[in-house]
Amino acid sequence: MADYRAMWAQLGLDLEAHDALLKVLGEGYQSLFLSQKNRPQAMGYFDFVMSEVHGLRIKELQDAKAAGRKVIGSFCVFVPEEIILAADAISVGLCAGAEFAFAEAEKLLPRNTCALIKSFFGFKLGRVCPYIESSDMVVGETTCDGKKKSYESFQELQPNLYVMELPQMKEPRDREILKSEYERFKRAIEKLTGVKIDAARLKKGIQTVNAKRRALHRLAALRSADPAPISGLDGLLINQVAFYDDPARFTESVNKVCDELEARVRKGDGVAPKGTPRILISGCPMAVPNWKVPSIIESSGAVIVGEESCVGERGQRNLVDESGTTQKALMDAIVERYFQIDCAIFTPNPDRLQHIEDMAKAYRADGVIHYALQFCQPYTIESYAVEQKLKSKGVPVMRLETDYSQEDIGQLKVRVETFIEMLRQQRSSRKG
Ligand code: BJ8
Repeated sequence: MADYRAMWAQLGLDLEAHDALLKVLGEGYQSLFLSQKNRPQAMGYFDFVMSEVHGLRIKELQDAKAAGRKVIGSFCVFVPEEIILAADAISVGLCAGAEFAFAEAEKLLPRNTCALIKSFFGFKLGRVCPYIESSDMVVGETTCDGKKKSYESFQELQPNLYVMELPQMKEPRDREILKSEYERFKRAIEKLTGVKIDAARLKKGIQTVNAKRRALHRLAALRSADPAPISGLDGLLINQVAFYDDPARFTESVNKVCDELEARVRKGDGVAPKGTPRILISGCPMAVPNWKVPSIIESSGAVIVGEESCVGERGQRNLVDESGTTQKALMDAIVERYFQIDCAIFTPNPDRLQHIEDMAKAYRADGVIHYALQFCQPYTIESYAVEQKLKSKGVPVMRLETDYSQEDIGQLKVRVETFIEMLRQQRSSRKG
């Protein structure tokens, strides 16, 4: 790896703390990802991206900034990348998947705040995230109460924070709120970049993001094969990298993985034997390097075949209609696509329940593990309805609540193993 220390210092990172973070990240990656058997060769690209996630990619961002482009960081899949790309700006997800400087974060936030929120405060306070330090604008949103209220104090740490208001229901008036907020966001991006977003630019942005989503849909569909052609850890990793990488390069790399997976499916080759219990994960997003629950599941004899999550299908489902010819028609099409996102912050939220059921069927899952971060009210509360719905359809389900610490791994593993054993027995009794 090249020496990026001067660049990190220039970004104001705490080099010592950052070294420690990279060390943990590298070791975790090595033991969880590189030790997997029969990985698709095309995953080599994603290994490279991860090895350079704070290096080469940040250098690319700095070079783009030097050439006059802007970087927009965001925390939620409601922030439309299409509008950002239309202004020739770069969209990056701000990861919040590790326990870092939580003691500092807890000086500003109650202890019983979800780990995802504490994590982005910790990364900022600990000065270890080159993405946030590269961002010319950071976009927050009024989704859950935790995020909505914590942005009030985050603004003091991150003065270029922009907060987008999001509706909480799916009535026609809520669509209007989303529409006016996307218009306001477009104006803010135009002001920041000095670029006027016309129909041609918007269409190009939409086409780029649609291509990325099509590649991810292709990947998701291939995971319905038994034996599974790719592990859940690698499937999740690809969905995580979607938030950082250059979109065109990412799309090409996902399609290469898919070409290889198609050949595997034709040959009946997989990462685990045919008949291995298949799990669908549903719930809170898992940002890099939050690989805890997937690694527990896959080291307990099951394979994950899909993620009903914002880092997964909820975040990437549906395309924007590209056919409009006016700026207004294209903006309406963007609103139409994003308004369908069924995050648990919406009430009521029947679409999500249906979506989980549909995914379990489409990916031939034997069971669903609902994953919620502790203190995340939207997803923990909604997990009851998810359980009821799935049980009524005969789909086994287990609800987990956890955080980013390592302390409960033993306990979680015992529960997951018991669940998987139950799925295995169900499978064999179906056969018999
Ligand atoms: S669209 S899921 S990315 S809001 S885990 S911070 S909900 S208390 S992340 Fe999300 Fe957008 Fe919804 Fe998706 Fe709050 Fe829960 Fe924490 Fe969460």
